Amino acid sequence: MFQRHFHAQDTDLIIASHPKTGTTWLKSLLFVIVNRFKHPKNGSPLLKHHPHELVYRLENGVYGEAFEYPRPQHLKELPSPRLFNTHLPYNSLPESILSSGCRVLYISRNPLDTVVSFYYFILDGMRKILHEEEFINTSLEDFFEDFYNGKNTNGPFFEHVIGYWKASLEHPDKLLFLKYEDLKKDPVSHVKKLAEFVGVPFSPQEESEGVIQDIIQLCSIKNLKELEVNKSGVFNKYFDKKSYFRKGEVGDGAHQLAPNMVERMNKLMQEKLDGTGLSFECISQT
Ligand code: PAP
Repeated sequence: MFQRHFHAQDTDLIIASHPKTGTTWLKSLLFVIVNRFKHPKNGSPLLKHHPHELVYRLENGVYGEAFEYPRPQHLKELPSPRLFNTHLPYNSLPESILSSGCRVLYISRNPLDTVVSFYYFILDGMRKILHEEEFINTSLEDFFEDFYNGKNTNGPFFEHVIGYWKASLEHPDKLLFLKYEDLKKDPVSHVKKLAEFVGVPFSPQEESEGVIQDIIQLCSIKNLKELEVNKSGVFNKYFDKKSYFRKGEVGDGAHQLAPNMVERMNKLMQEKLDGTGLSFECISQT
């Protein structure tokens, strides 16, 4: 439905990602950056709404059954710029996203942290979706094997990342490629880059008034996790709002996975990314 019926507008901003690579964080930052002139400093809608209620998921949300609003017929009414997200791989995106002037912001993350984050999220969701007798307590090892072998929602991880990476090299004005780890390491320059990319750069006055730091603080996992709106309730009928905020660290995956799993994934990563010019820090357990 999304592929066939979605009509991108030139002003749309679309976050794309493989699941569990920082979507919720990027949604928060993008929403606040784009809407910063509409709301008083302490009145951001992010304080009252989960980030997924402010930036709509296209395939499972708008075109799925999960949310009441917006449905596909409401899309034309949304204020510009419309903010959306998708987990579809690049080569599965609707044609109008590629041909229109809309911009795409892709966030990636190292595979070790991604697979561990995904595992806990899915396990939690499945426990709620399935009846007790149907629920199989999949081990991290089994989940890892599937992920490693590319048996994964939204397609194999590396192909997902590489698809968007290559597109960002070919169309740098259309597609901004970000890494979770870079955002962690240097949020200020990345928030500036984000604002420039979407056409609302920070003025020297805003910079001197600390607007960038305020946005980073507002969107930090520490802050979002403590907000009442993010502590209870569910999305997509089953997923706890709070399950979108777990640890938010770099390197958790390497600590949770067995050494041979880390080694295999790092080796696969080197093979898959070889010659692409893309790399993720090879995180080891030491
Ligand atoms: P989604 O694809 O289902 O939307 P997504 O937001 O991409 O999930 O990923 C969730 C991860 O981002 C979690 O990582 P973890 O399991 O390793 O902890 C979550 O904690 C992390 N996360 C959520 N919000 C933030 C934030 N504001 N800053 C940093 N990390 C965050």
